[in-house]
Amino acid sequence: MKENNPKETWHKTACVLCSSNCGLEVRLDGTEITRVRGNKTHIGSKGYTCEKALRVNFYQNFQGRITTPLKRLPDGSHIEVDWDTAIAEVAEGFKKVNEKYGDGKILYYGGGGQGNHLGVGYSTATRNALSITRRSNALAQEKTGEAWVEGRMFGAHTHGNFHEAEVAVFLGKNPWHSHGFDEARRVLKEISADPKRSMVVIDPRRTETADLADFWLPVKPGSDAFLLAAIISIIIGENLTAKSWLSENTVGLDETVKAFSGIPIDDFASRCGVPEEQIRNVARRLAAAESVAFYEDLGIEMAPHSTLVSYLQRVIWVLLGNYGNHGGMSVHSYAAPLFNYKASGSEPTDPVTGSLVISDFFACNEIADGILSDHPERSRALLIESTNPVHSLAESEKFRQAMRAVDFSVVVDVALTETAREATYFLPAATQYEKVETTFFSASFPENWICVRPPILTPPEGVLTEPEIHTRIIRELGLTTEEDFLPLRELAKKGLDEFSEGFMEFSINNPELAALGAVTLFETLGETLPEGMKGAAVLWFTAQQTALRYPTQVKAAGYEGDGPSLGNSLFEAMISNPDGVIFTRHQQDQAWDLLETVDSKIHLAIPEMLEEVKGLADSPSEYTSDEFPFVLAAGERRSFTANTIMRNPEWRKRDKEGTLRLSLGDAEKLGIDNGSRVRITTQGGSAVAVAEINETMMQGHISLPNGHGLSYSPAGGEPEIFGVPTNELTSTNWCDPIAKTPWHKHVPAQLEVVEP
Ligand SMILES: Nc1nc2c(c(=O)[nH]1)N[C@H]1C(S)=C(S)[C@@H](COP(=O)(O)OP(=O)(O)OC[C@H]3O[C@@H](n4cnc5c(=O)[nH]c(N)nc54)[C@H](O)[C@@H]3O)O[C@H]1N2
Ligand SMILES: Nc1nc2c(c(=O)[nH]1)N[C@H]1C(S)=C(S)[C@@H](COP(=O)(O)OP(=O)(O)OC[C@H]3O[C@@H](n4cnc5c(=O)[nH]c(N)nc54)[C@H](O)[C@@H]3O)O[C@H]1N2
Ligand code: SF4
Ligand SMILES: [Mo]
Repeated sequence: MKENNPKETWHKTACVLCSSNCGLEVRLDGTEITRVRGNKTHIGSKGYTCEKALRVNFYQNFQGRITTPLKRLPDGSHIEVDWDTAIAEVAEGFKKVNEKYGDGKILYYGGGGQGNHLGVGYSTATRNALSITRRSNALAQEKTGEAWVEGRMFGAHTHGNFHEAEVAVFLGKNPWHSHGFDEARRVLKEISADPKRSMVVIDPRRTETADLADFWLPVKPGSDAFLLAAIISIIIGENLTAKSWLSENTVGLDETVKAFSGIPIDDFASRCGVPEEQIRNVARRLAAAESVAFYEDLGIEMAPHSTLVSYLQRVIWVLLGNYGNHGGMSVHSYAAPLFNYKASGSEPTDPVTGSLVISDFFACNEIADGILSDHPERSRALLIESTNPVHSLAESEKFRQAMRAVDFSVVVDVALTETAREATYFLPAATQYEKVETTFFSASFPENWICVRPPILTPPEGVLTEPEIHTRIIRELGLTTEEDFLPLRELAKKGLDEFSEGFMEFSINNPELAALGAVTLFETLGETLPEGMKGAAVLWFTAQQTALRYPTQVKAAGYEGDGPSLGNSLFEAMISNPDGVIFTRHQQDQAWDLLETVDSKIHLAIPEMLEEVKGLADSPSEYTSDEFPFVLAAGERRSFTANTIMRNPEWRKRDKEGTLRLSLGDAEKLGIDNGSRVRITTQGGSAVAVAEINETMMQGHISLPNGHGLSYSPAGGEPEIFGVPTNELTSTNWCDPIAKTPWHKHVPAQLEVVEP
């Protein structure tokens, strides 16, 4: 019968290729994902997908998948090792590092990618068990400058309501391709078509988003600080600020206003390449709007003055009274925080490099330098999970050297990546379609959602999920015994209410086991969850914390009970709705309760930033030279890029080579044609790419896509490299002075024709 044919069953899951995690329905034939469509009943995406989702089978099924742990021998070759031996040697390897150098010299990197955040919860147990205090991940090469600013101004993360804003501003952000909020392309088209709403795009390239914009400000690469400072100065000079709102809701207004008083607007306009009149028009449009939502992204976070620009854009919308208003900016609720803002303002420093540890993250750009130094406090071992830093961090070769310089390293990944190849141990993980998964990316306000996806496939023999891997490491370390868990297991069988009562008592009586919380939950509550859902056990704690943090808003979202029973009803809903659930429903004016500053006001003045504003007039706005006359944006998001999640280059329907885009004017000057092979040389290295003359590029600006240059062997055998790995061209020392985030969008470069 038709409905019994497994090939015709639609399974609910999500796309794992970007942070939007659109809901999908897929059909399977064996382990092949044969058909994909948007899930119309998904809470966030409502049926929306982009072209990439249709290709997720390339993530699930790729050549050369390894299904047994690998150990690297001193000569660089690998041998297969059974799981029992691997887990025993991994536990022993880390223990030895602690014994030899003292606790705290192991660094944990990664934890989750675009579609998977459950593993990081379980890694907490391993980190606690091995006294691992150092950690970092990819957020610390893009968002820590922003986090430094937001910690000081709001004590929390803000997000815009692009679905309803009167004016949407995209600053170094191309949501047409990179998304970042639900149903991005639909929303962009809607704003564009509505005469009452406007879109502002600040980008040197006339992007697909810029084409839909009412105002496109073609800023010269790297000069956004001049443009935004000019906008602020105009807002102040033309008396456009929200005066009474500001005096009621902010502190630090006077010194902020003063710092912008002497800005030479005409000079700044010419330095950023945007006519003053156009800047004034945008300032006035923003001021006239009922609501403005801003989105900054890599175009400014990976470019000169990065942290300052993150600050300046926030000064603009705060001066206009744009916090907490319907359609504007707001702090949002979270099920689990991606940043720990409590540390902001009193950040510790990296004992080796002296740099700030923002939001608990060591600056990724400096991990390799630290390891390769002779500092006695340097990290001696690495635990790397669900990330590919040899490929994704600046100066790939340096990170490769660092991996060889540590005493011990472990990589947990689904594929034998550039990073995994360098590790002492590679532990193969189940894919995101073979285990329960979720992410904590959703940042919407006043309603926020989470989607927990059950597995749609069974993992092949020989791979384990992250919860299993961490549980086995903990067992191996001898920190738990079967008997420890028996009472809680019994309670879990009785029901969630009995379990939650017992868990509180258990945690008080067994503090050392409470520190391994996720594993304890996996071993007890996990056993009673529906098939395939054991890994969701850690979310019970997430749900309890969420209910504790926002009891009123969790109830307003439809959950019943008080205290732990409210958390239990949220947990049950989370794990039984593959369409996702709303977990908090705020009232608009409760945006103010979400501020985490001491006085619940917005702190407008950041002294270090105001100092930098004062010095802006004397600081350079160009970084090119005769030797390196071009600005290379090393890592553009395009139609077929998805970080390094897809290893088979055949997943790309277009742009398989990952062309180097340049303007017609530059191409003519250098005698470059479409399809010419050109050599790109930077301070960091050199690479050859295929040229594409692209009318959206500004003269002097060239771009390469991100995520290309992976090694892959289409037919098994020796792997080949497809496209340019951009981080063979970048440098770790070319970065923001505060957050140390790399300036990948602004790499001075030289071009020459290899083959016209
Ligand atoms: N298709 C696709 N989507 C993705 C990803 C992917 O790999 N592929 N990755 C995801 C991830 S991890 C992230 S962090 C986001 C990133 O998303 P985005 O930041 O939107 O992506 P980018 O294309 O790297 O950079 C955005 C824009 O910055 C512009 N830009 C370059 N230099 C400057 C400058 O000096 N000033 C200004 N104002 N703009 C400049 C570029 O022209 C580009 O249009 O995308 C996510 N979504
Ligand atoms: N030059 C340059 N460099 C960049 C950028 C740029 O624009 N230019 N962009 C940067 C940005 S914004 C980011 S976010 C980073 C991203 O770079 P990374 O942090 O390295 O993340 P991904 O490329 O997404 O790699 C995800 C890894 O997770 C693995 N994986 C997938 N599913 C699972 C799973 O279920 N379990 C486990 N254990 N592993 C899994 C994949 O095989 C892959 O190796 O790249 C950065 N690097
Ligand atoms: S790549 Fe992003 S926007 Fe596109 S379908 Fe996947 S999650 Fe949605
Ligand atoms: Mo990112």
